[in-house]
Amino acid sequence: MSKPLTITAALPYANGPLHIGHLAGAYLPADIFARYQRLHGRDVAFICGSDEHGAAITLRARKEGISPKEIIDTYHEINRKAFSDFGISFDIYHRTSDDLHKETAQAFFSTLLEKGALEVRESEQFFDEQFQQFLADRYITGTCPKCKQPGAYGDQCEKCGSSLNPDDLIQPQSTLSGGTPVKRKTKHWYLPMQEHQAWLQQWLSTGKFDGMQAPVTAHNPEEWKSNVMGQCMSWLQDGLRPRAMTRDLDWGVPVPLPDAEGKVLYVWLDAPIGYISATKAWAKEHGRSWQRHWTDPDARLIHFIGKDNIVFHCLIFPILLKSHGGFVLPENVPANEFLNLEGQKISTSRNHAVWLHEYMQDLPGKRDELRYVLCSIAPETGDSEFTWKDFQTRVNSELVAVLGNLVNRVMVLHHSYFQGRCSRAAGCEKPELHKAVARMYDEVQQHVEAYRFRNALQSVMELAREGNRHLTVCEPWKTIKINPEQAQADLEDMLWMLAHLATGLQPFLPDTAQRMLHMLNLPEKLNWQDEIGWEREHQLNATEMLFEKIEDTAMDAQRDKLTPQAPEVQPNSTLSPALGSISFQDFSRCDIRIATVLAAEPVEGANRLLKLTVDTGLDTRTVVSGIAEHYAPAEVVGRQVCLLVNLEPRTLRGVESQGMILMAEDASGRLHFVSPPEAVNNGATVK
Ligand code: B3M
Ligand code: ZN
Repeated sequence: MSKPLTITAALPYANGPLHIGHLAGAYLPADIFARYQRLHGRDVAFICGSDEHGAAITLRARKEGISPKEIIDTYHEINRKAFSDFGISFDIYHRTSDDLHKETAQAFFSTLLEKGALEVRESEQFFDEQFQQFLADRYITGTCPKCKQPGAYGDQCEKCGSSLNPDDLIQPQSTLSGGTPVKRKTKHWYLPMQEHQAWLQQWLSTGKFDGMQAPVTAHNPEEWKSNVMGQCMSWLQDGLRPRAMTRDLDWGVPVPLPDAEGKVLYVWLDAPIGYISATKAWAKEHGRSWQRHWTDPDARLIHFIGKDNIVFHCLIFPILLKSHGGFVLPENVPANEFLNLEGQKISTSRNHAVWLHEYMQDLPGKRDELRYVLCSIAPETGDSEFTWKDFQTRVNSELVAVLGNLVNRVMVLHHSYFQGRCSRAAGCEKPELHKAVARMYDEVQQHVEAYRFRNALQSVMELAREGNRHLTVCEPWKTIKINPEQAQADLEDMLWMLAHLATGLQPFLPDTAQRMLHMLNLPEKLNWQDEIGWEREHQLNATEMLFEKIEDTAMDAQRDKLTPQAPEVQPNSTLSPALGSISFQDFSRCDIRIATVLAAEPVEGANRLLKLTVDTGLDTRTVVSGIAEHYAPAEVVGRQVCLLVNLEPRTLRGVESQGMILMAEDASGRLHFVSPPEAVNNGATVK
């Protein structure tokens, strides 16, 4: 039996739906790789599931006013279904809220303790007095010490990608109350990462390290992508620091110790262990061995992830696996960069995204089209960009005009001249076609094994191009009149080639490949480089259209979804009548400017008021605003607003307010910010 191969794809947080950036970053390449390996008969376990712990979940639940359990149950199901609709062929889609995971993660933690791999330490940490909660990770925000942008989280700045500790933040602020946190003593278990610096350095750069022990075997660092290696080296260069592996939270895997009430495992400790528990669940379900995939010296482990997860998979998880002992280390972590959309970053909060479940509804039956385009533009070596224009062009001029056209011409001609009945057993008499087919297998193999899926897909498409050229040269529509046997032989050579083309397409476009094999009346699945076998008189099935042209209207509709639509205005019978007219001069005395909210906190004893610190471009000042019932402090920070700057100062609840923020009040009495649609310099006048 071949080596056990464990392919993992990052466990998505069950806090929202999936978009094309997720697919292009991790899941599509992982799926292509898994399908390709299965075609070689390799012993694959393709592992994924929902990451259901951490602040991503609890903060989302808080925002929606429902329990974390409701959040994870909803999104686990949505994402599981979306992956399956998209043809991502996980062997299991598990969840970290499962008991098996809790046991596995707790046992892992206990072993780390027994082996002395963690250090317990008491320290002062940020605490929100109003909410009586310690603030780690996403519970605390502030200005990033590296790039100086506001809104960085306690664990990471999303603007510049730096990894942070809450203590690094400038002007830290609680996400819960918006207030300034205090410091309180608490106890946590730390991973002394600095002690692992030397072997990690050696392992990453040479593939092995001093004292390396079975089941760990060497990997080849030259096979690692340079974007991944680069990030790892820059971390090591900065010097590793101890990192807390526990949190004071009530959502997560409880720390399995008597004196650790109210403490859970850090989500980045529990989530990667989720790969192991998912493998256990899969093994149990299928009567397989999970150990074979994790503790056998032959076991190969490959993590597919996006670039924001590199440190966790290349440094932290390997430290954990090695400290625990008995596990293999990853052979490779082929992380992708980010996919942008129509000239901008994909943004969940601004709804600038193509959501997978919506795509499936809007463009039904077109999953291979999306797989094709996302694979063709995958951000393998740098960030890349998806546009609907490019999607349309690739579908129409590549899938329709090259692949679909070739299959259609060969099938239709054979049916119309020979009723789809083959005159001889499968085979091909033309050396140049044999060569083209062999080249395709060869190139795809080289590219896929080096994680270059874009190139691999192009090599398959090159065979289709070659087929079209060949057909134009043979011209069976002419030879049929003078030498029908020749025309038949030519077309049947092409049928043989189509079978190989379908074989090569299977990892990339599984539906299309299957439909081609069905038209050829072959088994649903062919293994890599299988002989194509059919006998004389083999009967082809009816021709089906593989792809249809995508019209502009469909693309316009997709683009429209991205541009923020003006919300439907409710008919409002309670509108107040227009006021009497004023002169332009009267109006021009109102000095209204664009300003950015830098900080926000509640005003003590006033539940409708927020105290805001704003940058007006002219100065930084305090404004008290009656919006606390409509906006949480964290929702306000970073926003641009219209501010009447020359309103005479007023004191509200002991705080002097220097100006007034303009708000729109809807029929239900809800207040909405009046903000410029894109960033404008602070101090810009509104007139
Ligand atoms: N849930 C982060 C993410 O979705 C995290 C991955 C866990 S993989 C073990 O980006
Ligand atoms: Zn930053």
